[in-house]
Amino acid sequence: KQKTSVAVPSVNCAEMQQAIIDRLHKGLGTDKNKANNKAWWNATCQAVNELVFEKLTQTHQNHAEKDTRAVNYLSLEFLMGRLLSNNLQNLEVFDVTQQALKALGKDLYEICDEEPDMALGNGGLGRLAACFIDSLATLGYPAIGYGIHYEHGLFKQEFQDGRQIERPDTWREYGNPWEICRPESIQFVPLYGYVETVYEQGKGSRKVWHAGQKLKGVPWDIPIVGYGAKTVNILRLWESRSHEAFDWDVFNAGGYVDAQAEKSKAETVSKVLYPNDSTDAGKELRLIQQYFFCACSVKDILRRFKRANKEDWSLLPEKVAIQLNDTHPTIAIPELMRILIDEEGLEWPEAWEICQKTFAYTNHTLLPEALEKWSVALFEKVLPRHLEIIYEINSQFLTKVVEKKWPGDDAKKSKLSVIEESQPRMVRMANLCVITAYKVNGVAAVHSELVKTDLFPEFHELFPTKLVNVTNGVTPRRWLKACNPGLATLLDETIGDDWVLNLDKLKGILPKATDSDFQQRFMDIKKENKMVMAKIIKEETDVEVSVDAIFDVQIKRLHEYKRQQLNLIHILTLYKRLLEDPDYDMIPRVFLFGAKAAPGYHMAKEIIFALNKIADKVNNDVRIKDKLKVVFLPNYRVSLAEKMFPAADVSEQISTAGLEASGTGNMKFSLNGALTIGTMDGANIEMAEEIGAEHMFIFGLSVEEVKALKAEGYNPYDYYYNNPELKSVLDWLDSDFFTPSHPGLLSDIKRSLLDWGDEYLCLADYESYVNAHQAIDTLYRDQSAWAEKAILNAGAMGKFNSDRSIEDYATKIWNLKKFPIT
Ligand code: 26W
Repeated sequence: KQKTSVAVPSVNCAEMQQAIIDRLHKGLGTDKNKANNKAWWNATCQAVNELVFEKLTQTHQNHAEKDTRAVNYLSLEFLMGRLLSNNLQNLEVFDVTQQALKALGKDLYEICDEEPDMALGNGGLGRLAACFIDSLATLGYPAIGYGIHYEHGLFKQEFQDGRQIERPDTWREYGNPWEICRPESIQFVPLYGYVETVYEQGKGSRKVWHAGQKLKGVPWDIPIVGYGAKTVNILRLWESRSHEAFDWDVFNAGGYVDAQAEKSKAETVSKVLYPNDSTDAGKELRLIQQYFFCACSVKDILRRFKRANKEDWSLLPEKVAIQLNDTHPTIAIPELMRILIDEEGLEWPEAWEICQKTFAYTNHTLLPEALEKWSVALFEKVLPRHLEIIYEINSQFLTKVVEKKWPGDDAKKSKLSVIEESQPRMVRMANLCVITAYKVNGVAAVHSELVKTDLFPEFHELFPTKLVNVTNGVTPRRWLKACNPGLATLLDETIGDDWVLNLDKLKGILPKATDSDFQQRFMDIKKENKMVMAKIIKEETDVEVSVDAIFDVQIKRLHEYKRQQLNLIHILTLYKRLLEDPDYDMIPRVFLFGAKAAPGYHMAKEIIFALNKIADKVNNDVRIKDKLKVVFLPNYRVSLAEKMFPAADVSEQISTAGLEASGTGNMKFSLNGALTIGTMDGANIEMAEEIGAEHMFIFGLSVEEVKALKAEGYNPYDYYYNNPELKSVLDWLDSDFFTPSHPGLLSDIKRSLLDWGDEYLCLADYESYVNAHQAIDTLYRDQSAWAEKAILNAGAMGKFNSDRSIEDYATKIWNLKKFPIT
């Protein structure tokens, strides 16, 4: 076995045992006889912290001393999941800790399972931010993640009679051992009020914002341990509190109760993560959340800058890069302008130049309903000074840039304006981002092309070098080494263990794809992982599944464009075939789902309900002899995902072409040896380039074909009447077969696919999808051929590593240098 490890364990087994026992005693006031697993978990985390904090201080001192350029990653979401096993891996003390706990009579995996997921994000965008901060630390880049310290992360999902019920997530109810409160770095954030123009003799005028309310922002730091643990960066999350000085005024006026009410109002700002993934709710509290964390973060960045550079503001773009994770933190742009002009006294042109050199923006979606807009009236009420600044940015842009390029073209101006002249008038955040940012990136090649051609074509004409691509990636530490120890060990033995830091090394297994011993070991590992999954399925849903069946998995947010409903009608197709011919020849299939629906998204909730009702029927139908099982696991989350990716045979990536910006689950599946059934969309396209499309099950319309079909006028009824099997499964939804004595409960799904126009072209892709599934069945019958393709898939995933994404950002966008910690 080649050993190319990056660092020797900083503790031995005896020391780790002692540290954990110590923390039980001195940190938690208990002992090994009284402690429950939660206490063991807590003590282990504290023992790990002793290793982490030292390196955190070291990193911080190094960065501060040298005043290094750093990237500040602003994101409303960081979907971190659990940290213990990840930190143990990255510190390279996982094995030592496992031994230490074993000697104390404890199982590390059980202890890790005690940790609540840190679910401060909805889905793709939030998880990407988490992978990126892991890669930034691993590669040794100076970086800070900034976000919100939500009291409640993404809701917990339960099913009642097959319907989704949302319950609050209480991840922090009993404290969080990973976070450090930093009261010395609190910030204050103004809101509401009015703007006064103050005229000063000989100096002209200046603007003073008299805020009506002030919030206090308290930072909580989570150490982010890079693999090999040389750099430990931080994720800084802001918690909102009431500003005592403000409360005291009310209190002194005799309003004790009012003061308390004011306090709880202030605390609502960081109370809960908005559960919408892709539809803009347009709520006042959400705008305040965005401003609250941007204002705290910008002040924090400027405080650090000033300490090192006094007031030489022209140096700011050299020292600071600010990356906006989608438009959610856009308000940081007018906030930086406001501080530079109103508080630091810079002139507009200088402040604007600094802003333009500081911000870059990542676009994560083309869906029109996701593009954030705020009503001008709301802006005026909450952030009156920012609205003025936005107006000024916009007016200069329209007169100096647009007018110059397209003189007299009012249509162009109204399309590109930050202000939409609708009823009511709206502020378009994406336009503000594109106008300001020095780089705008999409998240996969096809997506970035569509950003240029379809979303922002005029901006692309105006700024031909601004729009670029950075294809997403995932961290191989969490999504292979930690979640699939069996496969990780096989890789270590086959190609050496440095694939963890250089995922291109995975290519080394390609020659083994046809080696029958290697195939056998690869498939044995898959089977082990499926057994673990089968146990979870039994515990969670009481459904028994066979590990000899194909595990066919779709895990992602529930959204019509992701087309879980297409998967559903394929399942009905198989079920119908089995009922019509009990000897219908198919390899047994287990269809696994995990997905949360936005609480206000009716159709998404209907699809969950339908899948649960279909599952009830299918799983209890003895006629089909266990050839089909359908399982919808409740409460899909990072820690569950870590068990599902390694256990999957088939990965469902079936979005309508042109709509999934990238996808990142697609990469995790393939990395863990699943084969993809997918459309030519998002990163699937680049995966096909790397793997070879012949080793995937590609189906359906391409982006161009989707456009052409929509242009000529798509009519789903054409497909319904021309395909009797399709017609019969859709008609089945109108019956009471799945909802006994309640016919029509599933009819909305049929209606959406026919009467409401099938916006996402499920029926157009149906036949091709069914055929692709047939090909899966055929291939699986030849286990050696299947294993070969699975190995070719995993071996081709080198590119889809978040370390590569971060290197792309560092060179193409941030101009950021690594900083070795000494
Ligand atoms: C304003 C409501 C809202 C909330 C979240 C609008 C949009 C979003 C996100 C942009 C949705 C999202 O997570 N997008 C996903 O980002 C991933 C990371 O780049 C991509 O892999 C997914 O394809 C994309 O859907």
